[in-house]
Amino acid sequence: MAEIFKNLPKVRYEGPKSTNPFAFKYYDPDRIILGKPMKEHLPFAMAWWHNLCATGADMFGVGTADKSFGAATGTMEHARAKVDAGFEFMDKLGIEYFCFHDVDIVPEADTIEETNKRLDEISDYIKEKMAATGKKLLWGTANMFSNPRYMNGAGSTNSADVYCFAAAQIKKALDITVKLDGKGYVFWGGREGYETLLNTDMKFELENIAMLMRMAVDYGRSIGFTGDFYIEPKPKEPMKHQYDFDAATAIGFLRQYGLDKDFKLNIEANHATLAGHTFQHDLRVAAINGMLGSIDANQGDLLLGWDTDQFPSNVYETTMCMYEVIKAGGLKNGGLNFDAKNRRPSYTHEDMFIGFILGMDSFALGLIKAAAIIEDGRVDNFIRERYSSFESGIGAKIRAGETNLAELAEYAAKLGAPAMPGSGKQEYLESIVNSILFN
Ligand code: XUL
Ligand code: CO
Repeated sequence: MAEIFKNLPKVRYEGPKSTNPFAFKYYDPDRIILGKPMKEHLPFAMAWWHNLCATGADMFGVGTADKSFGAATGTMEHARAKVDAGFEFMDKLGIEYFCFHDVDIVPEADTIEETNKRLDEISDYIKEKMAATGKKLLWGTANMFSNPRYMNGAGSTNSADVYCFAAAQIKKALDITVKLDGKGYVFWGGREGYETLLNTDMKFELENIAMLMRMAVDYGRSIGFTGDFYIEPKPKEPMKHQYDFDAATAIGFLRQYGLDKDFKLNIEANHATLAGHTFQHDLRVAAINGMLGSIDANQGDLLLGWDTDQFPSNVYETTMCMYEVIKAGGLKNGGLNFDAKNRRPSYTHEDMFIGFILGMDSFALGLIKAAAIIEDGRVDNFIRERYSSFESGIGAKIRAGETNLAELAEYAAKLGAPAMPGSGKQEYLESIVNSILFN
């Protein structure tokens, strides 16, 4: 098979002093961090849509990047060329996983039957390549937001017929996910939301979304899918108000409709910041609820109000992300999927490589620094000490649920006034993090 990324080498670790743009400065896959190799802490995935499909087209202009890979776009020949390009790319970067929407891997046809035939053909080809290379499917999903039929949502649509189309797409996407031994299946509810309550029955829509997810779980389990289902929260864009606003909202929804045993969350950095949270906040909310499933690794621009899907470069952010991941015991079925794209003027094949090198190095450095913060112990010790008044006496009784308001009120009355609660020492803790990051 002809090489597609001709002048681009296999990317290797050369260390922080390297000036080679096509080398890793920090990602050293076999380096042991906290007892396991970096590559196990960091199961990186390539997002088919950004890397192999997106050309940089935006609302104001056409694409700048050529992603034809030697074939006429919109054809099955192109679909196969993208598979070739994707597997060569993953091999050269040392990426083990990939993710896709159904219509990322084939051009959608006029009928479900024809689209499904195309999906069968291309998934056969992907399966062959997986067997030959050992690459794995992190998660699959159905695109239920681009086609005009989904203008009012998929699960939340007002049209029962459109709802059935969504069901057909999910069914087929699950078939392929299982065929390719995918570890997860994602629901990102891009159009599951509303623009105005003047035309919307919110309760009705939420119930229908939950019903569709329930049917997906039942079908998935019936065909042998043992992985995790994920909701990927996002507060807005394209809709004004999206139901899966953030981690806390999605968890409440999953529990309300009894889906919490089968679902976890896929937390995306740029979605958390759009919801007015830090990335770390949404990771923590997911983790403390036992629902940290997978991560869409990217970063936004806080000066912009939309999802810029940039490659992660902010090491503070990747450090705090990996701190959460380590504390949560790692990602089990999940991974770090680069839901990230090059900036429109970075349109070359070289830029595709450099984007991933930046992202992988930023996460590798984040992992090294998060492990150092944990091994240093001062932050964790400070937090433990901060709550130490609950370790004995009345505090311990509160934690054990062995007291009541009357007893606490009596205790308080005897005290007169409590002592000041102790300094939060934010600046001290931030200086510790800086000294670990920049030593
Ligand atoms: C959109 C987004 C999606 C999901 C998959 O903001 O993040 O690409 O990750 O549908
Ligand atoms: Co995403």
